[in-house]
Amino acid sequence: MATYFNEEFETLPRPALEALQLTRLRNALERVYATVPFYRASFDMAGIRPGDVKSLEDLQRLPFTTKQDMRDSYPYGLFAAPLEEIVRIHASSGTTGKPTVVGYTHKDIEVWSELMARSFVAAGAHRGDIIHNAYGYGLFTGGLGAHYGAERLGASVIPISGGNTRRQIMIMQDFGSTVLTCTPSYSLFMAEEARAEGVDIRDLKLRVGIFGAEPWSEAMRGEIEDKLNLDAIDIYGLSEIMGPGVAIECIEAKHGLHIWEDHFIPEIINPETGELLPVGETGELVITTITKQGIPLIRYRTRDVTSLTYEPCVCGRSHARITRMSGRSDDMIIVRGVNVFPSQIESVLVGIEGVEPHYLLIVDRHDNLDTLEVQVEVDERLFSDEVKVLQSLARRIEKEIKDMLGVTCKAKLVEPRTIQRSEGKAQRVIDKRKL
Ligand code: DLL
Repeated sequence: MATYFNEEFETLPRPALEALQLTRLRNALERVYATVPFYRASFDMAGIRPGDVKSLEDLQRLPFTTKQDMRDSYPYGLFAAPLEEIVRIHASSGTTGKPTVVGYTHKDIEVWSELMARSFVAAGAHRGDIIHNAYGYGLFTGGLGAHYGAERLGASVIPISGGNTRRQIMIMQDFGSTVLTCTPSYSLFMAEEARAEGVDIRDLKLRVGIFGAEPWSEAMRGEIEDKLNLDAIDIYGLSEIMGPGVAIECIEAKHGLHIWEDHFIPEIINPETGELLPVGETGELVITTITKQGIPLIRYRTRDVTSLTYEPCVCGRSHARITRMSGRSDDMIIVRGVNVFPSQIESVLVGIEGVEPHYLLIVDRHDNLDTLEVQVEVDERLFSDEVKVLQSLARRIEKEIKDMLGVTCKAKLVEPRTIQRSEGKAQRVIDKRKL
C-alpha cells in the first residue's frame, strides 16, 4: 500500500478532481482578468471573457502565455497580487540576460511546501528521514523549494546547498543522510569524488535520491542507482510555474511523473502550430496554474517536450502522469543545472573586442560533470598575434561568461572562417552528452 501526504487530494476520483479544477480555473481566470492588465488585454483580443469558460475544454480557447510575455513585463508586470502580499521572489535566467521573475504570496509558499511534501512522500521519503539538500539555495528555486517541503513533511533537512563536494560526502557520512536531493549529474559527481576520497558511497545510509532540474535518461537512472545504491526518482518543475515539485515519479511505479492536477492543468500541444494534441502524443507541455496568487500563469508554454497519460497508476494516485522529459522545443541548454541560452553567450561575446560573432557551443560530460566549450573565431589581426595575447583573451571570455551567466566554460579561440556557416538556422550547440 502506498502512503500519501494528503490522501484525500492525491487520490481524488477523476470526476471530483475535474470538478475541482473547473471551479479553481474559473476563479483564477476572474482573478487575472481583474488584476493583470496583460491578461485583460490578451483575453479581450481573443474575444473571450472568464465567464465564457464553462468546461475544462474551453481552456483551449484562451491564448498562450510565453517566456517572452514574462520578459516584456519584467520584473513585476504579471503579478496578480500587490507587492505588500508577496513574501518571496525567485528568478531564473532568460535569453536576454534579464532573469524571469516570480513572486509568491504566503499562501503560494504554503501550497508549494505541501506539493513538495507530497512529492517527498511519493518518492518514498518520510518523517525521520535526514534529507541532504544539495540543490542550490538562492534565486534558483531548487534549494528553498525542497527545503520547505522537507520541513513541511517533518523530516530533518540539511541545507547544504551545492558545491564543496568533499565536505558534502563527510556530512552525508557523519550525519547519516538517508535522502539526497540534487541534480542527477551532481549525484554521479559525488560518487566519483567519494571514491577519490576512499569512501564507497554505496555504503552510506542513502536510500532515495530525488533528482531533477535537468534532463536525464533511464540509462542514467540505472547508473545512478547502481553507483549510489539508492532509488533514483525523477522530479520536475520550473520556476515560472512554482519550482520543484510540479510533478514527480512515485516509487511504486517509477513510470511517469504525477503532475499535481488539483493545482495545475497540463496540456500537450504541437509546438509548431499550437494545436492541442490527442492524449498520449508527444509535444510541448503547457501548464495553467489554478491556485497561484502571486503570479498565476494561464496556458504557459514550458517548451519542455513530453506526453500525458491518465491511465490509473499502481500507487493509487489519480493524478495524470507526464513521461520523462525528452528535451526542449527551444534552444536552451542546461549545464550543471544552470539554464543557458546560446544568445546569452552571444551577447557576452559580441561585447568583447577582437572576437567575431561566429561561435559554437560544445556541451559534453566528463567524469559525470557537464562541460561547456565555447569555440569562437577571433579577428584576423589578432590571430597572428602572440600566444600570450590570445591566452589572455580566452581567459577574459571565460571570466565574463562566468560573471554574467554563472556557468564555467572553456574558451577555445579558432581561426577566422573556420566555424561552419549556415544558410538557415545556425547550429550553435553540439550536445555530446549521452543522456
Ligand atoms: O529547475 C526547478 C527544479 C529544481 C526542478 C529542482 C527539479 C528539481 P528552472 O531553473 O526554472 O527550475 O528550470 C526549469 O529545467 O523547464 C526543464 O527544461 C528543466 N527541468 C527541470 N526538471 C527537469 C526534469 C528548476 N526532471 C527547466 N527533467 C524546465 C528534465 C527538467 N528537465
